[in-house]
Amino acid sequence: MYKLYYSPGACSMGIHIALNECGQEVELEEISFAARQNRSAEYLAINPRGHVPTLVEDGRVLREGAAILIHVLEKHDSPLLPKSGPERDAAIEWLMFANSTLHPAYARVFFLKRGGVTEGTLMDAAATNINDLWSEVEHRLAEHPYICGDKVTIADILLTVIANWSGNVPKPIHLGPNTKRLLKEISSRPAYQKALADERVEYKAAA
Ligand SMILES: N[C@@H](CCC(=O)N[C@@H](CS)C(=O)NCC(=O)O)C(=O)O
Repeated sequence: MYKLYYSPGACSMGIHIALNECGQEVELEEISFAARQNRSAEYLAINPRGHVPTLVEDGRVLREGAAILIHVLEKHDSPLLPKSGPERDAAIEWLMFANSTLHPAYARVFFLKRGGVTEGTLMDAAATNINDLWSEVEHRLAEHPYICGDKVTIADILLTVIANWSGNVPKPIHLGPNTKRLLKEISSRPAYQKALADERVEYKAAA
């Protein structure tokens, strides 16, 4: 049995969707950032970084989103993470792009916003960085149906989760037509819709 510590619509939603895709039951424990529950002594004891996601599997604590996704998809033999060869390399590359490049680009904006910065060169540079990354995604999706090629992978799911944060950026974030096509398809998957309903999150980025 899995227990997922999550915040609605955050990167933890990628784990929630992956568990749904694998047909796994999950107990959800919401961590409110507004109430600073992620900084409570109780939560810091299981995740000293004060981040979601944290996944507890039969008493074992797993942290770091990409590591958790790889663990879950491998354990349940999911085609969202190809087994070997160039297909696996591409899936891991684009999973890391989403988790380690695109996610921190949004985190920079949210960090500035928390400090009251919504205008100025720092915010402009942070938003430009996000737009440049989505432009790279758009160019790839003009040539392939999915970010890794012909097959859907976990990277498409995490990109779709992160795209939905764009409305919280105080500058325009441009998602191209091919990107929106992907977001619409991926967010329509039953496993995705179930996670949105469970977390009470509306999907807005595909519009
Ligand atoms: N590298 C970490 C990043 C996790 C992360 O930054 N999560 C965000 C939510 S999307 C968070 O918990 N933010 C709370 C905070 O920074 O205070 C991972 O992949 O687990």
